[in-house]
Amino acid sequence: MNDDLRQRVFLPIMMPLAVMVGFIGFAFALSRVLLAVPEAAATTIALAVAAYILVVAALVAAKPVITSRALAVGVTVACVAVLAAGTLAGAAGMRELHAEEEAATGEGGEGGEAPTGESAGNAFVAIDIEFEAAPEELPAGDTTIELINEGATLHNVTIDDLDPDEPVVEARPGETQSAQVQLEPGTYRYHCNVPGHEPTMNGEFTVPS
Ligand SMILES: [Cu+2]
Repeated sequence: MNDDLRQRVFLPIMMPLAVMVGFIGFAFALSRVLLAVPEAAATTIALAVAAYILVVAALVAAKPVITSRALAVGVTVACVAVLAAGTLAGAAGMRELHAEEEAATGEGGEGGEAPTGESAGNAFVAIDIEFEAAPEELPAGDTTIELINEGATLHNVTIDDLDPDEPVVEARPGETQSAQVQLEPGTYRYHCNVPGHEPTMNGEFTVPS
């Protein structure tokens, strides 16, 4: 390929194409990095990338005769770095992200082990210091209720109308405990009887007849 052909064919056609492909790969890889790392780190990385782009733009502006080769090297280095980071982050981070999402919603979702949350089951989900989720309705008769403690302190479920002083089920931080209760149709008030918790940890559920 002689220089004349290179100037007339390679640069006008190949350069925009390469830049476009590079940019798509760059954006995709960067989004994966930002999604995979913790929020604080994502901000730092985004700022660093923005700073790098500004510096490169400033250099190009300050040196208008910059060669296309120098520009290509700079862009390639940046793209390779981000693509490599994106691949690593994609492999390592996305699973954690999904695990975090599932844990954060506490809903179990499809494929979650414990059916929790509103309509899904009989689980109370405690964090510090409130019930993040609790059943609004429980079936009459022999019923298993579950307490998932996602908080950092002891929590329990005490059903006032069964025994206002004796927890039905109690779970230490990170634990899931379950217990059987006998429920007649009616409305039941419950709370956590760990000292200081009741004001923010109480509620009602109904047992339809
Ligand atoms: Cu509590």
